Amino acid sequence: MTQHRMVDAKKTLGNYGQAVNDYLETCLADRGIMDRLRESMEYSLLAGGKRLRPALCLAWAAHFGLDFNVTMPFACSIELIHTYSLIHDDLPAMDDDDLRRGKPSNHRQFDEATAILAGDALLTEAFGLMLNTRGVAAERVLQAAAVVAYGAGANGMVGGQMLDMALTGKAGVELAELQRMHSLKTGALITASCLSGAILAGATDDDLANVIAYGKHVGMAFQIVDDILDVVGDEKELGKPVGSDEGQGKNTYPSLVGLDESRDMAVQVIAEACLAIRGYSGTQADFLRSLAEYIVQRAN
Ligand code: GRG
Repeated sequence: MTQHRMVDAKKTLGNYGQAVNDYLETCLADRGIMDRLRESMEYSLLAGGKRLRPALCLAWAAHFGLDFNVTMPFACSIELIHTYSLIHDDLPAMDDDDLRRGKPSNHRQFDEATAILAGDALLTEAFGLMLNTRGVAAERVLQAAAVVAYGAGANGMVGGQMLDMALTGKAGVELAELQRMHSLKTGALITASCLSGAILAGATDDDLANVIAYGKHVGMAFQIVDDILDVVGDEKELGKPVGSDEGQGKNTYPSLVGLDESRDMAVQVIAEACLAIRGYSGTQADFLRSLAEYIVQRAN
């Protein structure tokens, strides 16, 4: 059996995050965006965050041979989409959160209308960034952008958010319903991050199927762990205030199956993610496996 090398996923993710931050710091500058709108967009875009989604896109693209610098704008565009979703999620009409990543949420720092528009602008600019990708065949760029649109849209993250609202406060929610909601709300954009990177790099259909399986399982484990961390309150590594996502009537993995069973599920799901990519070797594959393991370790 092939022995895979474990790498320090936290450190490597940090390195990816630094490169992503460097790009994000400049991507809205000198574009003639009016000051208050740009400030509101950058306030949330540059407020920290693990940069997991761009890191996944970059790592999968690099695994299949695409130059890091070529992928960077596309990978960062996914972080613009993630940031818009967080801004809108915090709005009074949604979760009505005053804090995000330990700072006032966007609408508290600016105002509600500005926060809505900053989110709208981030989402729209993201597709501009994607479609301006250079050094990759246009057909691949279009296919990758379509994958991200699907993952972020009505059949992906937005649909998941809608389902989440429908399930909140509902009694007798089944595990399968919770899983479906999270596979859309959280999993779809994570899977799209992996898949779009692989598509940009020209991966084969067989490889894409493995990448999808990896992304789906990582997305699911990520959400289970997020739910566990909300319960145990150990958010130190995430820089998130303790209990920040506690919601009234929210159905979570621990509330449905208990803490121990949730931990077991996360371990099992990550094993599936690693199984999907067992045939891959090299620096990026080692990182992607270690990253999957790291996601679960945070829960313990
Ligand atoms: C409003 C359209 C719309 C969608 C909102 C992503 C989302 C859907 C809401 C955010 C709330 C939440 C807790 C979602 C679960 C997914 C999740 C754990 C998001 C946070 O992602 P991280 O941990 O965040 O990658 P950082 O801060 O590291 O960027």
